[in-house]
Amino acid sequence: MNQHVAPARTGHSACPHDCPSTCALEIDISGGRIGRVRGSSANTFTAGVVCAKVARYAERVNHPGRLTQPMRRVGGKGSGDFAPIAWDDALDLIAERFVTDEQGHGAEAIWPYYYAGTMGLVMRDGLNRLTHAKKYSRFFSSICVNPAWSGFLAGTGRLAGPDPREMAKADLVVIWGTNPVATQVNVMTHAIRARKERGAKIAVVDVYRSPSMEQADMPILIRPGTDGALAAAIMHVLFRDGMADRAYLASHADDAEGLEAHLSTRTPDWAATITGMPAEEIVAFAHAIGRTKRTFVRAGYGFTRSRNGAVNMHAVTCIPTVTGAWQYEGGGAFHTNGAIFGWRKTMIDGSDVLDTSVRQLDQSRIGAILDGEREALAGGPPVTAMLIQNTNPVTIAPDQTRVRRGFAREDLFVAVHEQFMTETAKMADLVLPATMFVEHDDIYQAGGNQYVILGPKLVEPPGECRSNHDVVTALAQRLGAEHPGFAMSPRAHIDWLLQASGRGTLAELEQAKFIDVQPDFDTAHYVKGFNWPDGKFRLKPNWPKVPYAAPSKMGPVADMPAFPDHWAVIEEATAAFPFRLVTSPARSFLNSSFTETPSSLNREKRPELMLHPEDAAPLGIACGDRVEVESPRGAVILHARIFEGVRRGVVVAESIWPNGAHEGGRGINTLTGADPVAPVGGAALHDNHVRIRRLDEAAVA
Ligand SMILES: Nc1nc2c(c(=O)[nH]1)N[C@H]1C(S)=C(S)[C@@H](COP(=O)(O)OP(=O)(O)OC[C@H]3O[C@@H](n4cnc5c(=O)[nH]c(N)nc54)[C@H](O)[C@@H]3O)O[C@H]1N2
Ligand SMILES: Nc1nc2c(c(=O)[nH]1)N[C@H]1C(S)=C(S)[C@@H](COP(=O)(O)OP(=O)(O)OC[C@H]3O[C@@H](n4cnc5c(=O)[nH]c(N)nc54)[C@H](O)[C@@H]3O)O[C@H]1N2
Ligand code: SF4
Ligand SMILES: [Mo]
Repeated sequence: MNQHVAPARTGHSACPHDCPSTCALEIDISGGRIGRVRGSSANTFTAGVVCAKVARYAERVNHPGRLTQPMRRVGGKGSGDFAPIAWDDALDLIAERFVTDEQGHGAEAIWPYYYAGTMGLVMRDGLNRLTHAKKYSRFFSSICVNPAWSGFLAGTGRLAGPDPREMAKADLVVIWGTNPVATQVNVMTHAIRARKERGAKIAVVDVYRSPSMEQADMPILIRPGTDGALAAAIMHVLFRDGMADRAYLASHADDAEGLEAHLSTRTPDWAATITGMPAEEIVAFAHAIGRTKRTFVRAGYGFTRSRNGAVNMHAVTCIPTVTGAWQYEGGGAFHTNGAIFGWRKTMIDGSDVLDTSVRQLDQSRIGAILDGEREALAGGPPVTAMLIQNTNPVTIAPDQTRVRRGFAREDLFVAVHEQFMTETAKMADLVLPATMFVEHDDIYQAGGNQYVILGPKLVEPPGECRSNHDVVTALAQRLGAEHPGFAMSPRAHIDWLLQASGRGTLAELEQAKFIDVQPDFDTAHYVKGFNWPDGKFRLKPNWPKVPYAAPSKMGPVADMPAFPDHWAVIEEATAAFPFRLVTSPARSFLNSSFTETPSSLNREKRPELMLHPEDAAPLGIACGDRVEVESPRGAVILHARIFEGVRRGVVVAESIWPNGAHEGGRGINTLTGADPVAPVGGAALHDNHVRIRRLDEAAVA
């Protein structure tokens, strides 16, 4: 028995992962280690529930594979041969290389690269302070939210909506293009409450029978990238069958007559051909929506990861405008709450020293950028040095073949600050060990609800792990970067942020643990108008002027349809590539995270391709067969799983497995493309045409 075990206590925190739920956590701590993780019941959105993978978080924190000391590469790029190095020497090496490259090619040759592996505002966004202070190439974040957010903004003008807890007061909850059972479990808590307490129905719109669709009263199964067609046909029926709220449209929308005329040809039969869903089911779904004033549409990200994704998101938000559902408690459309927090993040992100003349490089196009494509480099110098925090692009970025070629460049210097030896870390010249959320102080803002949550340091990190903040400030000192934020501790940052944003102080948040910043009903429901000068929802959006900051408008913006429609720019099936592939998230992983924890791996087993029995049979494919899936960008090997829950011609590979989990070492993003989605970029990760063939037992590509 260890006699020095500290008394057990409960720590309070937030889940740091890139998940809209942003759960408030209660964490058992004893002997300086974390134990069970539970959802806080005092937090009315978390309501005592967390997903299984985070309940088992001790597995991740205490994982034997955690990085605990800085290492430098001693073998060839990607060889995995590293030797320990002291922190000071590692930081000196980075600083020397950044200075040399700046002198040789200009500051834009350096590209700090980060993403949302932690959603803590201090640890996630702090790298921007170094970028701006040194005028390094700016990071244009695009991989996840751009199609969804621009599509939502196009109609409402504001990235917010009804209180997500109001789902429990709806009579129909429409879970559209998200798989909350896997990706944001608390949505199910509130939707199921509506069913239990009010007899509400739950509809799920997806392209496969997801774990969420299995729980639905109304499963709405469509082909990928056809949500615009479904939404248009629903609205056609609403107008046709007297279910449109014309008074609401007259006071709250820009051009209802124009929309109705446009929709006259968007019949259920027209949409049936595009979506693969029988016309009578479309009509029944439209009537359910039309009859139910309290229809709460919970629109996710999944259905926007297509080349027409922004148009589809906008089309979906038009539905409650046509029915007037926004007016009612439990009605309207919710996607995310980005607009309600009103942060002043200057000390964290150094936005006050941002120089807009410095180029922005697109996160999603890292393959083209590292591969030296001129247009992707925005006319500037090649990228020769990177510091990467909280993201694993070698696995998760589209157009993987080019990404890997880029990372293999001998003239590229890469430092990766990570918790594990990810496939990106393995390609690095320097690997730096990072703390986990329970080992540093940070503050979190929810996307799918309205809480701000404190996540204080609860335990000591293992070995020599350092936080992102510590690495950024240590480098700033060596590089002579100037900003008052470099002299502040994470706690000082949190306090400054709260005070500057009118959200109290750190001391107050420490007492409260989290704060609820939900706007009042009228604001949340746009009762007095949408966020445009005339207060009118844009049924006919001005796509080139959608209020979303981007280096320029991206993708074929000029071709975007005037009204909600099926925009036929998706990668349609062809004779050569007859299937449509979607890469929906696996339940027990979170992006590329948790692919290291034993219980998640046990549950997910191996990378599989789900395909319809009638599609499998002519190809001679049986359950468990090895198959090669090929898109115009490359080929990947998976094991077939015969699955009836898809439309014919649609295949699903639940992701994101490490590349190395696939025979041949090529991961799922070998198949996905990086061409930007209109109007403000993003990756069409679920929009791929592919061909499939069975591999003989012996053949290895
Ligand atoms: N378990 C788990 N949880 C996660 C993640 C994870 O990887 N695993 N990732 C986290 C991150 S970073 C994010 S952004 C969120 C995203 O969470 P979601 O908003 O749920 O988005 P996606 O995960 O991309 O896809 C959700 C669903 O959309 C479906 N879909 C794909 N294409 C279409 C389409 O064209 N139409 C329709 N109607 N549906 C479509 C997919 O099959 C999938 O079931 O989840 C977070 N939570
Ligand atoms: N095919 C396909 N590709 C996809 C998707 C898909 O649905 N299909 N989803 C896309 C989406 S929505 C997203 S958001 C991206 C996300 O992809 P990633 O950005 O790779 O996402 P994560 O796995 O959340 O986090 C990456 C890393 O951050 C590290 N990390 C966590 N906390 C910290 C910290 O405090 N400090 C440091 N230094 N490191 C930390 C973790 O160990 C992890 O390896 O993937 C995208 N790629
Ligand atoms: S549901 Fe999302 S926010 Fe909640 S614990 Fe799981 S990953 Fe974290
Ligand atoms: Mo994401």
